[in-house]
Amino acid sequence: GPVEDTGALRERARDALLAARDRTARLTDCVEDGELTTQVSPLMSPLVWDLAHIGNQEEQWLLRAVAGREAMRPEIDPLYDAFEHPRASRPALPLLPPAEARSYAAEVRGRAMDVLDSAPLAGSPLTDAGFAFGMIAQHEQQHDETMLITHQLRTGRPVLSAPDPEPVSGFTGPAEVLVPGGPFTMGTSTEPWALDNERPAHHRLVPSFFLDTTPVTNAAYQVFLADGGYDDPRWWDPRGWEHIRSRAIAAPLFWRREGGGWLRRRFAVTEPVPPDEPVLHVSWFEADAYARWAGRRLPTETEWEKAARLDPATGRSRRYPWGDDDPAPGHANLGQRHLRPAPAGSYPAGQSPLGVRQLIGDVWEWTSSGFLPYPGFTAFPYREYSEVFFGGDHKVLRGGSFAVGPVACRGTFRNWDHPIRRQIFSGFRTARDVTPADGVPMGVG
Ligand code: AVJ
Ligand code: FE
Repeated sequence: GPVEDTGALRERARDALLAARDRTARLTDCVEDGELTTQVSPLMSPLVWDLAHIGNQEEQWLLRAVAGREAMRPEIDPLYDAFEHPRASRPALPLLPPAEARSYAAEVRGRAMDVLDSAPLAGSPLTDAGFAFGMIAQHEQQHDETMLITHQLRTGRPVLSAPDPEPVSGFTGPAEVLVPGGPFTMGTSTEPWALDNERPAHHRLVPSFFLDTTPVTNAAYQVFLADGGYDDPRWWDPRGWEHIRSRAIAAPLFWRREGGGWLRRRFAVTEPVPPDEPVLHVSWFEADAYARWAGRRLPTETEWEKAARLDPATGRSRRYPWGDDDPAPGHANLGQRHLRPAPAGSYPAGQSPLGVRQLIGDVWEWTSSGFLPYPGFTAFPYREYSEVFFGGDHKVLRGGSFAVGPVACRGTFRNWDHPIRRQIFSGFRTARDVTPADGVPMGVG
């Protein structure tokens, strides 16, 4: 009945908030206070900024917007407004020192848990199905991923560890899968914690296309490197070519040549580049160039979502490639359970009905699409989450990485970044159009 449903919803929200805070603690308790306040790259905030910003967003939405409370420390709001202060400028701000940032976030959390016990879970878009609580759990997980990127950029003593994913003994499935043409429902109007840019559900007609069964591996990417891919403007978008030449970019970020091979730094440890792992830390320009060199292209965002969600047996769009169940460890590499992507071909239980693997987890996948609103988009609950980024120079990434919390990952989830960015956990897979030589239907089915 409704009472039980409400209890289950509160428990779900509580678990999501607790899981995010556990992860935040793991990312911030492992370094000295001095490191929390330093900036490792102008691309990133000092970790202590993320920590207090997490608390400040939670205060604004759960304590003030949902529960109508007064601001606890109104004077700090502007410090943690991401739009008022770009990342590069944040170390110079009078930020809360580590102990104060921790106690502020903990104090907010204590009060938010009280609010959760009795907050209405219906009656307004912010409270329906506990949306605000789900949004804040996702927000914290997104900043946990951001903090993990900061960890990846730092050097010095290794401070993070996690078991490696299971090895895969030579994935032997087909290299690509035909996704038959036809209509498909993109986005969602029913997923309770979907963010504004995932809404509303709408129909799209998608012609047949082929999609890689797995993300592109380091081994495949190294063939592109060895073939002089970074020295040949034919493969590059002109802006990408200008960028890599002016910055002397000649391999994925964190890679370094040694002898005949490649090493890479991964969370302060240097190791040989693992051949069967999905390539990581490439920009959209690099992904686009590789695809062109391979005689292929990046999938559009619509193609990606169709491959990830369409159940060909029913024509219905589902929440995940494997169905509607929440992600379990056998489905996908999510949540910083491992500190690397799993080998290509992993997670057979998470594959789509057509056999496409690792669409969820492992590496964010660049698509060819710019970040735009769906027809009928309404900014909610604040314009600065999505709307201010539409139509600019942002490319869409899909599927989440090993660093994405399960609560912030689903077939409809959209991420975006500038096409030069590669400190993020970004990889890709390629696609191609159907040709007459394929001997399969080419239309929309
Ligand atoms: C959706 C990952 C691009 O980190 O800039 C965090 C998420 N928005 N706080 C970002 C976000 C507000 C956002 N991305
Ligand atoms: Fe934020």
